[in-house]
Amino acid sequence: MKKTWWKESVVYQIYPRSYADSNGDGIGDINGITSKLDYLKLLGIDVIWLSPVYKSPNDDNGYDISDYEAIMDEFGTMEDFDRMLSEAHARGIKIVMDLVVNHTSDEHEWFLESRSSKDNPKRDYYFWREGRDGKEPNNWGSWFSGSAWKYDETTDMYYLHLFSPKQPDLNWDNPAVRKEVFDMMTRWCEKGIDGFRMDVISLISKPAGLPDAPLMNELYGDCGCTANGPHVHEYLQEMNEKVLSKFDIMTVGETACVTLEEAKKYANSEGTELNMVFQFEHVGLDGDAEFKWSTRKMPLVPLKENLTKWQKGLDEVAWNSIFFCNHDQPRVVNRLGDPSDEYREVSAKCIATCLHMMQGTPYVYQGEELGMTNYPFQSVKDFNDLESINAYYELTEKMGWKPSEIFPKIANKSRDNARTPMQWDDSPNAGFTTGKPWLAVNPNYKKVNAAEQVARADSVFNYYKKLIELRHKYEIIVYGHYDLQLAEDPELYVYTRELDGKKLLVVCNFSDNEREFMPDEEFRNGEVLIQNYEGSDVFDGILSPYEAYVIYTE
Ligand code: TEU
Ligand code: CA
Repeated sequence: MKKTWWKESVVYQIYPRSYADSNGDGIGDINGITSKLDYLKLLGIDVIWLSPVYKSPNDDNGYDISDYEAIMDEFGTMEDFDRMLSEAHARGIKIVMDLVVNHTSDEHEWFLESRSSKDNPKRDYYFWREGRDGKEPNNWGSWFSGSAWKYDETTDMYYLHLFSPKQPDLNWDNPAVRKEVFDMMTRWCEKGIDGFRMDVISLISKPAGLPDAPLMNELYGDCGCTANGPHVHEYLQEMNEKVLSKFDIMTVGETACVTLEEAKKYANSEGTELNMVFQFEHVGLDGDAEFKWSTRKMPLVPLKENLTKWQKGLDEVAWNSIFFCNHDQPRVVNRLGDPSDEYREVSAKCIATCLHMMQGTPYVYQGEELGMTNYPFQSVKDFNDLESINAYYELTEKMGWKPSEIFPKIANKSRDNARTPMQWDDSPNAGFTTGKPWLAVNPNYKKVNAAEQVARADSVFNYYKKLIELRHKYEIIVYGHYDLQLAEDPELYVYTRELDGKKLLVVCNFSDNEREFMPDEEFRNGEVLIQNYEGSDVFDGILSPYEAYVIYTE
């Protein structure tokens, strides 16, 4: 397997709005991030993935971009950005930018022109269609509820928006659009950034003729019909040839609805498209039958089956990115661990062990390294995220769900759970801001915060730090082949890694039960690399609640 820096890196995702506020307006900003680079250096991460910092009206918190080459006013200036980049580089930390080019903001200059008349030169930068019998051109639904089409009076036509109406989809079939995007990417690379995380890049190639989707349901989005479309690989190969291959950067595609077979193309080891992709099958396992909203826990047997499929399926032929958390996902301690005082820390460490010993590039989402938890939302008024708000009204008003039934499900899975401010210390607003935070701080910040955890040797923070150190030290953690044991056990996740005769055994008890488990003979003389019950005898045959450990043998 070819060795590269991005396979050996650990990535840390920052959602700038919620990270650190430097000027007291309640909104995290670039200077705030710069002030926390030493914290990240201490944690030991190699790369920052920065959620969008570009100019945006913030309908979807920066995922609706009105100028790809300017910084959002609330986040600072281009000078602030340049300083952050050079301060990060001075510490050996790389910065990967979010690239949101499936759509722009409806306030982007291209769209303003496109919408202005049918014969505007930029008309075909987007998808404009006549209505069908006075209604939407087809049956596609938006990922954020309702139709994916919006009627525009200016020219009496509809435009396509797979996300919010303020996020019109770019027409990638138009070579002029591709050139604009590739040129813009080149300018960022020339500035010295270290790569791109590509937002919903699997959706950029729409099926010819935009036909009705057979299994359409307005609540689902339109996975089936616009993901992995007819020209997506061709366009990414073109992007690779014209931009990516010219720079030493890393790329990760956010490939909604990707299958294993498709991922082998997107992230192929020949390097003709992207370095790696995010797949979402495993984080969909705690959804309900009809949609993602639910109060279910993540079921362990299907989780093991799924992650094993990806671990083994991409070995040697492509590369995995491994994650449980990002700005769209609720906090993993609530999904897979136990947020109670008794088990929060030990279960957070168990989850981290399980993920960070796998093959692929791991991603840590801000606050995950502290074991941050979901927010106790009380009403729809507590939400900021348009996805949660739209879903609540659509499900109650149009679909007839009782608020008391649907609210807990939405609260449990809301993206806002990940977006509450970073908990830095036990001062007011968790040290995130001296002003009024744009989204409420989780009330548990006096107990759960970075200052306390950095100082305490057995904290979740120091456990993540150790996991990252181990990955940097042991090639087997990066490159070793994975094998699952005890596939049917509903509580234990046990797997091995193997590389050139060396072996790792990873044991995680995902339950609050005591369990019997004895490592195989071959590990008896091995070295315990890490464990979340410090000093416990891993060969006593007993696993405590949420106990996790890793044994190495050569
Ligand atoms: O997310 C798109 C995506 O794949 C959805 O599944 C997403 O998880 C959504 O939250 C559904 O629950 C990306 C970004 O990560 C997200 O923040 C943006 O809102 C979206 O694209 C549109 O740009
Ligand atoms: Ca600010």
